[in-house]
Amino acid sequence: MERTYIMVKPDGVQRRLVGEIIRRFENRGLKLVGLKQLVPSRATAEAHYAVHAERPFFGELVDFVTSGPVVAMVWEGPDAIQLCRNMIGATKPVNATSGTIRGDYTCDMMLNLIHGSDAPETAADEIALWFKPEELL
Ligand code: 3AN
Repeated sequence: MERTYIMVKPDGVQRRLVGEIIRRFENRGLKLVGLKQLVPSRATAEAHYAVHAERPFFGELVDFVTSGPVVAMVWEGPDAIQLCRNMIGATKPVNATSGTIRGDYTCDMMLNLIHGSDAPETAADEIALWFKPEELL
């Protein structure tokens, strides 16, 4: 069993896609173990995207993810990290195939609806950043 950090970004909340996104993960058979809505602080967003700190789009990315409510979640299941990445679709819009969340609902590199952890180490770090242990059921 694996746990992964999934976040519906402000564009996904504004576009009323939270239910659709949760439905996809539930239908797939994953288990929801943590869920909350919040407006991220700049410090949390910067820590979350620290790996991109030197990239030219970092400031815009932090501005975007702190611009409104996000829905932070932890999902559990076999190979949940890669399974969720497959369901989310590629970062580059042209590579996000139909049937994936991004492939079905966005063609924008920044406004791409959803984040999913990319490896076991980052999943552990992100879950610890966004959730207290007692918030995971
Ligand atoms: P993913 O979210 O697919 O794991 P990452 O971790 O490479 O992608 O990038 C994090 C976020 O940074 C992306 N979701 C996207 O919003 C933004 N991003 C990544 N690369 C670019 C880029 N070249 N231009 C603008 N935004 C980008």
